[in-house]
Amino acid sequence: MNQPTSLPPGQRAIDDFPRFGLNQFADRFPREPRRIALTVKGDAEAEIVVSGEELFELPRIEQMSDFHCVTTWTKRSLRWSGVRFADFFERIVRPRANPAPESTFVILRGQDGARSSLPLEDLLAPGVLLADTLDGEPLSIEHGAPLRLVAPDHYGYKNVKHLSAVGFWRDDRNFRPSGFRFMDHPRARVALEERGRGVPGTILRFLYRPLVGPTIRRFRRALESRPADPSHADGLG
Ligand SMILES: Nc1nc2c(c(=O)[nH]1)N[C@H]1C(S)=C(S)[C@@H](COP(=O)(O)O)O[C@H]1N2
Ligand SMILES: [Mo]
Repeated sequence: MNQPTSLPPGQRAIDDFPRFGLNQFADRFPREPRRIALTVKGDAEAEIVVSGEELFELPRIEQMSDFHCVTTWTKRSLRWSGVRFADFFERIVRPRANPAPESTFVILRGQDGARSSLPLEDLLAPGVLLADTLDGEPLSIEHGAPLRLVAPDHYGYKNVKHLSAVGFWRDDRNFRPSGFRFMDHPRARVALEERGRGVPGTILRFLYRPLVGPTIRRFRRALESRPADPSHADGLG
């Protein structure tokens, strides 16, 4: 990285990259942390399931980006690799599932039940990846195994971990946000401080900041007391 540039409005850099999210997801873990199976559905011609093998026939991209949680912490310079969402859309989704042209409301879902949405246009930006590695290692359980969305211009809550389904819909009727409605901005662009809906980002900064420490501890404790999964007995987990 070059000289540190200034952070987006309201953000503060932290040294660690914590496991993080809404409290209700702290104790939920992916059932299949190693096998990628991405369901593609929506207002489309077909529903398909995309395997890791198929996904990684697409060009592999490596990218360094900062990660901004809506609660104001930023982890700088993470090195992700994966495939561009745009390539996935053009070369797998369009030919195989063929969503209707108006299906631009995209719902992303994780194996733990976490949900977010983004406009298709935002997902087609070149920096948006379906990532399977972080800093040269396969994604850990903490950070989204086996596959996560990386959308660096959007707050962390749009960067769904343990990605299991992507839906392309004409409208938002199938979408229920993971948290309260005010916490869910339809785009959540970091540069514009779009932290939430109906409440200014500058206010939410102060509401969210006190939650950072307790949430990090809650998520760490949950990971430490995660029940042993027999499928991990081979030591690969
Ligand atoms: N599946 C899933 N994705 C998720 C979350 C989650 O709890 N479950 N938390 C979100 C939030 S609020 C943030 S800040 C980032 C945290 O990513 P990390 O745990 O890799 O730091 O993941 C986002 N994606
Ligand atoms: Mo977050």
